[in-house]
Amino acid sequence: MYGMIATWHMAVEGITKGRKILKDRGCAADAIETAIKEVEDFEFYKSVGYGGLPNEEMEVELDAGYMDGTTFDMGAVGAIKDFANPISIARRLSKEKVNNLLVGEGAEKFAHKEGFQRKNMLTERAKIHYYNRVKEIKEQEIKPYSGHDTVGMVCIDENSNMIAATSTSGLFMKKKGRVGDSPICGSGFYVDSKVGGASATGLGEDLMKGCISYEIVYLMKEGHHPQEACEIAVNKLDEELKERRGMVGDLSVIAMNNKGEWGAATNIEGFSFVVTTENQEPIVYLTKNVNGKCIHERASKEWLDNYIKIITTPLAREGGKIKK
Ligand code: SD4
Repeated sequence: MYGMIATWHMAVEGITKGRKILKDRGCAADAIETAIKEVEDFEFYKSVGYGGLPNEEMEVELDAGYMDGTTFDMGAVGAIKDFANPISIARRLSKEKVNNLLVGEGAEKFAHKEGFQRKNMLTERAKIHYYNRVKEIKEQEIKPYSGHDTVGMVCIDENSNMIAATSTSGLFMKKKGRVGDSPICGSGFYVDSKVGGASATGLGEDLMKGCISYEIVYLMKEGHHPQEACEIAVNKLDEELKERRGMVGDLSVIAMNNKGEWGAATNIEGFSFVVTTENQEPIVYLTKNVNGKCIHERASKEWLDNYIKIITTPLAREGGKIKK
């Protein structure tokens, strides 16, 4: 038995590649790294890897996390610049006994020494988004942007080893050095091969307040199905934050247990995710929260076509000429 689940529709090509590795009896670690690299490398996904949107200083600072649910090895990078695949650096760091989470210059130094590929991650398209946002910034607060957010995945292979991992450029126009939940073990991701794994996307500052990925794995350990565990964790954190703070950011999660059963939940409109199992080719679902229950609906061909059209539409710089 094998399976994979991922946040957001953008993971579908990666999940398709990862599934092939699992089908050929490859390991969950290779499947998940390959799947996430695919998302990192695609320039039109503006919240992960190459093409990711920059911080307020127009620099692309990336976060990634990786955890092995069998050994509990964990590695992560925060605010790393100019490396092609943060996920691979996070996986490499998971092999260390200490120094597992490196940020900024220290992460870059490590990646350079280990021979990881350097790349200028700021695309022309991302620059146009930046300049346009600078113009509108006075009216807009920084927040996750719908449909193009952190990629988070959970994977189980035929040997029942489970891995969870994430990669993101974080929030558009964030402060230099800001790190969200994605590289934080227990918040952006968590996995225990004896139970299952989870990953989150949304407003990192709020997801961290509930250590939400750990919470979901804990709920699964207590006997909850992944769907129930996701709903309980999202609804509870949503309510707590509204009660204590009068507001709550975007909270969306996915989970899979060690039987390959899966779940997803959200407190926003328009959260999509991708899932595949041994008996099921990758499917994209859209989910919505109706009175605490999350209803998943398979994305239609029109929706999928429209999504690609939107993310690849040429952008105009306000007052400038059209670029790619
Ligand atoms: C962060 N959780 O950096 C990430 C961003 C994200 O939907 O997932 N946006 O806070």
